[in-house]
Amino acid sequence: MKKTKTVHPKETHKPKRAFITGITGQDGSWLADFLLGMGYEVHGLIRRASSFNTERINHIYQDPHIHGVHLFLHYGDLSDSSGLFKLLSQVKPDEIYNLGAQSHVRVSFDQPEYTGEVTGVGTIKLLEAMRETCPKARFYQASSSELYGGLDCPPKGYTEKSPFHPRSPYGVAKLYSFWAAKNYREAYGLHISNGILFNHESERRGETFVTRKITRAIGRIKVGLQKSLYLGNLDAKRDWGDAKEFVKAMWMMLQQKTADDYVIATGKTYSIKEFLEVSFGYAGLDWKKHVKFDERYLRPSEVDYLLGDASKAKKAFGWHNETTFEQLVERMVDHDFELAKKEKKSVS
Ligand code: NAP
Ligand code: F7E
Repeated sequence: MKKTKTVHPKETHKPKRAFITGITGQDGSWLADFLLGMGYEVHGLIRRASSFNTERINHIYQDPHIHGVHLFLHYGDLSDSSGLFKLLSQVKPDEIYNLGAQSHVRVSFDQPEYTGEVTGVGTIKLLEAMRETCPKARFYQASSSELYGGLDCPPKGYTEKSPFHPRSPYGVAKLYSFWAAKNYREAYGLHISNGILFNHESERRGETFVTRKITRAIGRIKVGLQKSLYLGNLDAKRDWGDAKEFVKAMWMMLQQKTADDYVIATGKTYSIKEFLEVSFGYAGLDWKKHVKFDERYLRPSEVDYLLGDASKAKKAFGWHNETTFEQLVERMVDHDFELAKKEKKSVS
C-alpha cells in the first residue's frame, strides 16, 4: 500500500475545521487537544446537563467572545437529527469525528433500546446530515473491538478481515454503525472510515470502566478513603492501549486519500488479574487483600478475549503504539494517587 503525504494544517492559510461528537468524553477530549495543537478550528457537540459535563475539556475552553478563539461548543444530541442538520450546515466541517455514544458495555444490557438509538441509529442521523449538508467532509466512525465478541481470535489478533460476532447490545449497535458507515462510503462515494479500536485507557477514562475503577480505588485505598474494591470477572483479557496515541490514529485515517477501515491495537493482551497485579504492585499494595467479588458486575454474555493486529494501519500510514502496558498503568496510578490526596484534603 502506498503511503500518502499528510499536509500539516498549520502550513495552510485557512485552518481546517473539525466537528467532534463526544468531545466531553475520554477520546473526544484527547482528540480536541491534538487537533487544536495541529492548528484546527474545533467544534464540539455537547449535551445539555443540569451539572457541568465539560471537566475533561475545561483546560482548552475559551470564552467565545474573545477574538481568535479556536474551540466552539454547540448543544445537541445524536438522537436529534434536525439539530445535527442545522449544526453541520452552519459549521461546514472538513472533518467529522463521530465519537459520541452510550459506550458502556454492561450498561447496554440495562438500556439496550437507548443504546441502539444513540450508538447505532445516531450514526446514520449524522451520516445523513453530512450527506445533505457537507458531502465533501471526511468522516471518522468510532467502531470497536466489541464487534468481534472474543470468539475464534487468530493467534496474532483480529484483523479487518475477521468475522464479527457482537456479544452485547452495545456491540450490536456498533455493528449497525460500522455497516452504516461502510454502506454510505460505497453507496454515495463519501470519504468515511471506520477505526476498529481496541480498548484504550488514560487518566481521563470514565471511572466505571475497569482500569480506571481500579486505579481510582488504589489512590483512595492509599490515602485511607476506601478499603475494598468490588469487581466482576477477573479472567477476561483485553488489548489495552494509550488513548492519547489512539486518537492520533483517528486523524491519520482521515488524512489518507482513500477512506478505509483499520484495526488500531497494541498486539498484546492482559487479564484483569494482571492489571491488578501490576497496578497494586506499583502502588506497594497486595490486591488480594482489597478486591472482592460482586456479581452485579458480570455481564449476561462476556467478551473473554481481545487481541488486535494493527498491521494494516502500520503499513498504510505508519501508526504504531509506543506506550507500554506498564507505563500506562503507572501513569494512571500516579494520576489517581494525586487526585485521592486532593480528595482527602477536601474532606479533612
Ligand atoms: P466516553 O468517555 O463514554 O464518551 C462518550 C461521549 O459520548 C461523551 O462525550 C458523551 O457525553 C457522549 N454522548 C453520550 N450520549 C450521547 C448522545 N445521546 N448524544 C451526543 N453525545 C452523547 O467514550 P470514549 O471512551 O471516549 O469512547 C469514544 C468513542 O469510541 C465511543 O463511541 C466508544 O463507544 C468508542 N470506543 C471506545 C473505546 C475505548 O476503549 N475507549 C474502544 C473502541 C470504541 P457526556 O459527556 O455528556 O456523557
Ligand atoms: O470492561 C471486566 C468486564 O467496562 C473490561 C468500552 O470502552 O472497550 C470498553 O468496553 C473487562 C470486561 O470495558 C469489572 O467484564 C470485571 O471483561 O472496562 P470495561 P469493555 O467492556 O471492554 C470497548 C473496546 C468499547 O468499545 C467500549 O466502549 O473488565 N470487569 N469487573 C469489569 N468491568 C467493569 N466495567 N467493572 C467491573 O467492576
